[in-house]
Amino acid sequence: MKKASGISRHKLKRLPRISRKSLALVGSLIVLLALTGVLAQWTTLHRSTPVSKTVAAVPTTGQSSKITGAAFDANSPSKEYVYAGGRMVATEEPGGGGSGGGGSCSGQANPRADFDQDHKSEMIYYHNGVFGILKSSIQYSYSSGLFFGWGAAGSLPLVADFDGDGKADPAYIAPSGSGQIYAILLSSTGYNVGQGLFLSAGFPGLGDIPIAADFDGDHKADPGLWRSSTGQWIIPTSSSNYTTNIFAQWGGQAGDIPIAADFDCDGKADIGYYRSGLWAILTSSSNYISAQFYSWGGAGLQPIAADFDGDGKADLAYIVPPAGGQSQAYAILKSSTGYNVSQPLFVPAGWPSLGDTPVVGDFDGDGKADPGIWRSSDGTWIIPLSSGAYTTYLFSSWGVSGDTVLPNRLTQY
Ligand SMILES: [Ca+2]
Ligand SMILES: [Ca+2]
Ligand SMILES: [Ca+2]
Ligand SMILES: [Ca+2]
Repeated sequence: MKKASGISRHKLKRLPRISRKSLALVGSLIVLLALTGVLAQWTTLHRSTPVSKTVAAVPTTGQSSKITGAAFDANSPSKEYVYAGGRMVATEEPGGGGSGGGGSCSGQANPRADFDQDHKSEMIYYHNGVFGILKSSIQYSYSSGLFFGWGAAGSLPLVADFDGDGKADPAYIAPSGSGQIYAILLSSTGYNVGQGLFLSAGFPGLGDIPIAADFDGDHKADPGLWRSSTGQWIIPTSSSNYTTNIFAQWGGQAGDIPIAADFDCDGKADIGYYRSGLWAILTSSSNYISAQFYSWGGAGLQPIAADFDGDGKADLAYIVPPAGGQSQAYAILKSSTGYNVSQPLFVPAGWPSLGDTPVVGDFDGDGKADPGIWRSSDGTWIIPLSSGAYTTYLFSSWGVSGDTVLPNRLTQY
């Protein structure tokens, strides 16, 4: 383990926010309606403005396969699509599906950013090859930060439990001569930099997004990649010693945002993308053949899939930008209420300002994700805690502008 302290910090340019046009939503809705041919099936819901319709088959714009190249299954589950005016605001399971709670899912064993094995997330920044970690087990005290030197300028950092011992492992991806390489510093080797795990993740190109999650259900994170330009997923599985890959093509339109979380409650991460409010999820229980669709949010928003209600199933969230003097807020659609749009959870998260980074982990150890934000301009962490009904907060200052903070929306699973 390499330790460092007194890291000098530099002001770097903040990453640009992705912007999308609301026209894209309208366009995709028109496509959805055309594809599903359900215009005649409008019914009125009990709510005043929204109306819903049930479709027999979900719309799709992509194909998936698991090596064999099987086509998309048109018999995938039907949904109710809920509209407010001309805008689809949600989908619902036929029959209501309000019984999601009760812990029937196995759930995630540990938050992925847990280095000290107390089942609480740490606060982490990454800056030019240094991971700086404040530990939950000592109340995020500055007196005993944990530092790892791993990676370099330009590396894309993440943390996940790749060896399945319940302790987080720092990792990064970087380009190599033949493709992208995952470089993983394993807790099971005492974070020995001489015993790093280097895995080729297949794509000979730049710009891929690392998506580490447990796709094969062996409680080890699998080092996946998603190529935004084509929508290709490639995931070497830990259970095959990284010799077998899960392949899929899912998403890939400009502006799509990848998602990996367990929606179908089988203990394996599902593959998804977010497109201007549409959540398209290929389920692991169908071998990534069938899809579930939800609508929550809209264009230009940051989607966050995490288990905020602690039932083991991923919930849908996005950050509502601040407006009218109000703080920004998390808008959360919970699995435990059947993703019912009439029962959303809104959690104010910080002061009214744009450009904050969502940080989502289990900081209080109650098994529910906490919807936090990190403000790059002053390095402030603001974490409303689920165990305090979101009225008690964790505050800290850690990291500076230009850093990557973890756990963020890509590394929480
Ligand atoms: Ca911890
Ligand atoms: Ca580990
Ligand atoms: Ca799953
Ligand atoms: Ca949930």
